[in-house]
Amino acid sequence: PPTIRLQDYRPSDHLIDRVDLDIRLDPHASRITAVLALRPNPAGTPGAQLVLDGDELGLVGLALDGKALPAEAYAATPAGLTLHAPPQGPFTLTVETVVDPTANTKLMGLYRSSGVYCTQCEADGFRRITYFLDRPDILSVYTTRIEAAREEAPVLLGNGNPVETGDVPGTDRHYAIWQDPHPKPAYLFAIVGGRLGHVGRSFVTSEGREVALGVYVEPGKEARADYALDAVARSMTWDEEVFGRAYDLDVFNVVAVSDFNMGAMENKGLNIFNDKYVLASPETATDADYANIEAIIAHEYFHNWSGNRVTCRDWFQLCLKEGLTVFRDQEFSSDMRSRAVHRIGEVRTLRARQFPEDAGPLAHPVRPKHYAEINNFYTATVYEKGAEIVRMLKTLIGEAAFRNGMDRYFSENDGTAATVEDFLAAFATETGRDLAHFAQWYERPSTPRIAVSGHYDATAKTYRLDFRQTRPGAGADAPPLVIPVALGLIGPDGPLTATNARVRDGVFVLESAEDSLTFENIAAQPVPSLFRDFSAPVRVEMALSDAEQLTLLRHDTDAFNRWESAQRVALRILIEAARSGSETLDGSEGLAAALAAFLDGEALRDPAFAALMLALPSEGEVASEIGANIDPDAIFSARRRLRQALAARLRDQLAVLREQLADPAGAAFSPAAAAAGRRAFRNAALDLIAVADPERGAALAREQIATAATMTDRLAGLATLAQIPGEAREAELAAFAELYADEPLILDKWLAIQAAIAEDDTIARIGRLQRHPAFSMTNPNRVRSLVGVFSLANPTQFNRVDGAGYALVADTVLALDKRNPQIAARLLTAFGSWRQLEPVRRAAAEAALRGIASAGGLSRDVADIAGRSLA
Ligand code: B3K
Ligand code: ZN
Repeated sequence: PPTIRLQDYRPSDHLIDRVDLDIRLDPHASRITAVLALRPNPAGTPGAQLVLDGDELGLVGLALDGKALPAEAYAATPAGLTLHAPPQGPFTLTVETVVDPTANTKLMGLYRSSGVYCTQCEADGFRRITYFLDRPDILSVYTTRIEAAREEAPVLLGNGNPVETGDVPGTDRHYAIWQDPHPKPAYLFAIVGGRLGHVGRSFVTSEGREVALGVYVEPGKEARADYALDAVARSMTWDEEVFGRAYDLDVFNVVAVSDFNMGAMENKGLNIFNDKYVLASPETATDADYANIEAIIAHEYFHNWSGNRVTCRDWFQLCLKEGLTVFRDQEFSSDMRSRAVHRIGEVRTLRARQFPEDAGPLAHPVRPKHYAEINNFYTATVYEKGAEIVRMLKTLIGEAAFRNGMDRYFSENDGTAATVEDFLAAFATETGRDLAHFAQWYERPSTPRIAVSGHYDATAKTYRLDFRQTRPGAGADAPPLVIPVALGLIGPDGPLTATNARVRDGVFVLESAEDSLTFENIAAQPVPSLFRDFSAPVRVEMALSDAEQLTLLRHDTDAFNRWESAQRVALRILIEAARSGSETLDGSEGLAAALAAFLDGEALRDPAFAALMLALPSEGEVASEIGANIDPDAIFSARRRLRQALAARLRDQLAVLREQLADPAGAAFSPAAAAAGRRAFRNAALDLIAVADPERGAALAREQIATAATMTDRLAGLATLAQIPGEAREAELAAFAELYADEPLILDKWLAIQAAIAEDDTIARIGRLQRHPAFSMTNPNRVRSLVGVFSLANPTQFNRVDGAGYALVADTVLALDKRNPQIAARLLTAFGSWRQLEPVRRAAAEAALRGIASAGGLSRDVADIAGRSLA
């Protein structure tokens, strides 16, 4: 496939000012008439041909300024439409296409999901609806008429504001006309038509605009839409208060559909969601679901400014909207919930998904320089590392300058398609700082390593920190990055006042390859608390003893580093045990004692944080720290032994705390952070109790499954039981499936729990589940829950020495590629760390990858991932 390069960007030769669409929905032959108001782009090549994009399209009519075009004036294929000699001034092109939404299994363009018509256009799905200049720097004003059989699609939604509805005389059909006054790129276009229930409310913006908010769901599930509706209103208020951004249309609609390639989509005024991220009730959704719904509703809503009002010039700038919007949704969730707990969650996600990506063959800069298939670049690097860059910028320039810079960015670029340079320019102007060096964060792949050593001089009473930064694979002369290091010093009894002119507001900026920092008047050897609140997306290498780490756990004022210190001790123990394979776990008693003391003092006060303290680094994180010659079985067994050691020491204390943190009888359900935090702790405790004493754990889990008032508790009981082989597990799994036979989103969790069981029988179990009525290869959520979870959350079975895990995933990728290449390609990224495996598994994984790469008829999506993975 051809490679598209950032350096080759040039403006379009034509512009499209207005788009008038008439879409007649039909299950197999939906007819689209597009009237495009075109003109030559003054910034383009004069006299150029007009080349419109298409993808699997059939042209049924074409007219220029109302007159049919002779065949020699144009060339049409499913992949494009060329006008050889378009007019040199403004003209109108009328294009008619017919598409089959029922046959559209790629879920890009216009398709049907459980009978509901919907669209997905980002990144390049609009060209599957009509021929168009399908690129984000073509901004047009859209009017859309949608027509459908009233019986089939009583609800008709489009972008912008509703202007007219009516019947089509003499037929069973009706129509709605929507007008979007804000110029937008085609990727933000959307329509929905179907039989949908809805909940709504009104919202008055800070500018006095009354907005009708609506959330549309499968009829009968309206009660499960209330939380999402509330999250929309809270997002709107928050963006007004924190970023000064108000909503700009009379309606804002969210629609939940059950077949969707990703989480959700920010179409202007008409966000379309995977129903998993809309529907919630205490009986059906977990606390994690509630938190995800809140975050994703906010994320898509925030795009209205960061993405829609200011969009991207080209897809290389994807982080401009995604990284920024992730940062914004993270801040929102932190304000709605516990900031420290949320930050730890963000970092865990980054380490679980972005660090491995950055260390493997799919590594790319936050702003990639080239791509073959853009849909493969909606990655953890663009999203999560992109968000970390925005966060670092804020840390470097300070809160007030950051807010002013954001205001400037929005106002200077409103209504345009912008670049990363435009973003940084707003802050450079605002602060008078040169951000050219900082901008390198967007250009360089791989995770920086910061080696730090501390030197205490007892005579001079000084403490010196030496920093050295490197980037793996970057070569010794690679330019250093600008790295904000939030830090402090901790003495044996607590934080020290340590001053140095180069530390401002607790932040030292490391800009060169090596630097040092000396603190005066330090009475005794301190412990440095570095990268507080995870102030930069780096790996830190510093040889602190367990005792020093645990000093941080006890005394640091930075909640993130308190958590981090226990993680570091656990990581050290796990890495050593995994490498040596020895039965003893040197240091586990010290960690257990520190955790016991911590729980004693703080579990009741902040159970959510305490639950995180109990969570050991994942197998994946240990693997990513080891980095080479990885044996997933050794990591699993080290981790199981450490869990057993901690559980043996903490079990009685955990049992008591679990009782103390029980919900008071008759307490009403709350999805908010406090109640969710208590559930999180209770369930983390249950899990460890079951590790120490499987029989007791199984009994407690079964009791919890039977009596749970929330899906969180019921599922946690089932997840704990799933670790304990035996008849009780199988019986509860079967009963659960029966109880929720009509609840696909709940059965997704049931599939996921089983896919993650670290036992030899799991492959066979997955085979059985693939034939279960709850599973379907055509629904992305089902595939992700079963095969996706297996590939990402079951390292020992995915990486089986006999290659059966790789074969399972590879077979699924190939089977899926025929119908839905985006989902197939995403699944294939599970092989991303294959080169770091020990030789036997490495060979097996490589063979599976080569098998895919050499299969015939691959999609561009899968061919791209396979090719880059093997390169
Ligand atoms: N912008 C969409 C993602 C589109 C993915 C296209 N393959 C959702 C989001 O990140 O907000
Ligand atoms: Zn987004």
